Amino acid sequence: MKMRRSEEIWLIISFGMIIGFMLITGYQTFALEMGPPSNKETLDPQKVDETAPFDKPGVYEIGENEYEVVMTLEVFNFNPGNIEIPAGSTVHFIMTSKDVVHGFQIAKTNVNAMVMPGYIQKITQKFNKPGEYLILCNEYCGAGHHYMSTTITVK
Ligand SMILES: [Cu+2]
Repeated sequence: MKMRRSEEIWLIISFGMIIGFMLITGYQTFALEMGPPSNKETLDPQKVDETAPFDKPGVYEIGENEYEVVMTLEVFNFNPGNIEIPAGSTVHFIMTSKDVVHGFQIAKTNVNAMVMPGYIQKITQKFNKPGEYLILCNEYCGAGHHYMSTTITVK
């Protein structure tokens, strides 16, 4: 096949760009560990109440300005709700659902997770600014879905 010089140049540039982007993405994912957050731990969704740590949902202080929130989600509430923590705290959320797929989004932050029955979801957020943050379920989970919300108050 006969190609013009300009066609060859454009082919080399296009394939070079594709390979270049793939290398950048691969480097970010594997070397810089910038892949999407993922946590694959499972539990029996029928036995959430008997399975640690979900047998005792609540807010636990685990270090200086460091908290662990063990939370179960079910139609149509977050347990525990109305969380209070001091400003500057790092909070590790450990969550699972007791029934259907729920969402866990904290307004004014980047926290946005899907909480599925049978899976343990973990997400960490640092709260520097005092205020009241709205926590919303953003996965349609039934007739009362739009009532499913709570708050986290940073003092
Ligand atoms: Cu929900």
